[in-house]
Amino acid sequence: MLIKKAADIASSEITSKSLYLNRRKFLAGSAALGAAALAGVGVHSLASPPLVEANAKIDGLQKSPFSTTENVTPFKDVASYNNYYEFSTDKYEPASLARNFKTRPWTVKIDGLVKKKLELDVDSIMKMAAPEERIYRHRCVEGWSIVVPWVGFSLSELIKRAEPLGKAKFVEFTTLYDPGQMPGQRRDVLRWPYVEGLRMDEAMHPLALLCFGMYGEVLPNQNGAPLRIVLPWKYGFKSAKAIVRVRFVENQPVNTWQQSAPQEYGFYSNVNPNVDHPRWSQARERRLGEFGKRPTLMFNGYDQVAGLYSGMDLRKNY
Ligand SMILES: Nc1nc2c(c(=O)[nH]1)N[C@H]1C(S)=C(S)[C@@H](COP(=O)(O)O)O[C@H]1N2
Ligand SMILES: [Mo]
Repeated sequence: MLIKKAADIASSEITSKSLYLNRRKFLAGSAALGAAALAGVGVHSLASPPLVEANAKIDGLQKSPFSTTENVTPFKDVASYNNYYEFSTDKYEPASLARNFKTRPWTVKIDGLVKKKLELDVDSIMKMAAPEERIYRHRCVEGWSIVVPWVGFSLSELIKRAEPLGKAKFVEFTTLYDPGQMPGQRRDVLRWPYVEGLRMDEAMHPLALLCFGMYGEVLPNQNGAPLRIVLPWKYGFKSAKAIVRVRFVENQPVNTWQQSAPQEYGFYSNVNPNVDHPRWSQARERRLGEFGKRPTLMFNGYDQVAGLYSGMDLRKNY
């Protein structure tokens, strides 16, 4: 039943994002005006503080050949419309609920089938390689998409340091478990902590990004600070946020959404317009801020990953 609940929230979100955003702005504006008129004070003093605050700049960004030239989605949309169930199943709430989330000190444990088990401070991870700006398309399984200039470098840079053993066939990522800070974890909407996984060759693919920033700045908390992964050819839920553990394993991990609703969410979850979600089509998508829908591309347009799946039936391995 809990599964159904989470999924229903998802399907109700497919339409009219931009309309909703505009309506919210309008309502906020008229409420403030009304209250201001009553109280006889300026509108500005009544407005709530901005949910999206400026973050520290990240210097020395290299451009990436993987970047798309499509229009970038405005920062305010990407930072205020989030799937982050540890905070809330509502998409507008993580921005405010995550505002005081503590991202320092932050340690990432790297263990399992590796030659070198590591416990690394996030600030030292960020210095492992030159930061790049990668403008990626992002496709949520719920039917919306965005274009984001992420900051980070290839996940392979981190993986190499741990020297995985030959037996390591998969990588598992675990999000922080801290119900004191993450109110969504006080509810059973998913099994906590959030876990995601990749096959080793997927994780080593140069497109797989270890991400700590966006729009030239440190990642906002609601977008997965201090460290997340971004996998542009897969549905959004594979890109786990607030990672505290990277574990190398022999067998395919059970990722959280697969555990929650296996007939709806598979392990691979490559963007695939030819395989419908059991309750809705995946053939089209709505870019946040746009009105019409556009066709969804196989692998979200990242054809360079196709070789990873040659010989696999992607209907079975959805
Ligand atoms: N830990 C964690 N990671 C998560 C999620 C989540 O609920 N918890 N949601 C996923 C989903 S469904 C999407 S679409 C993306 C959204 O990332 P964004 O908020 O940066 O757009 O985060 C993914 N990573
Ligand atoms: Mo998503």
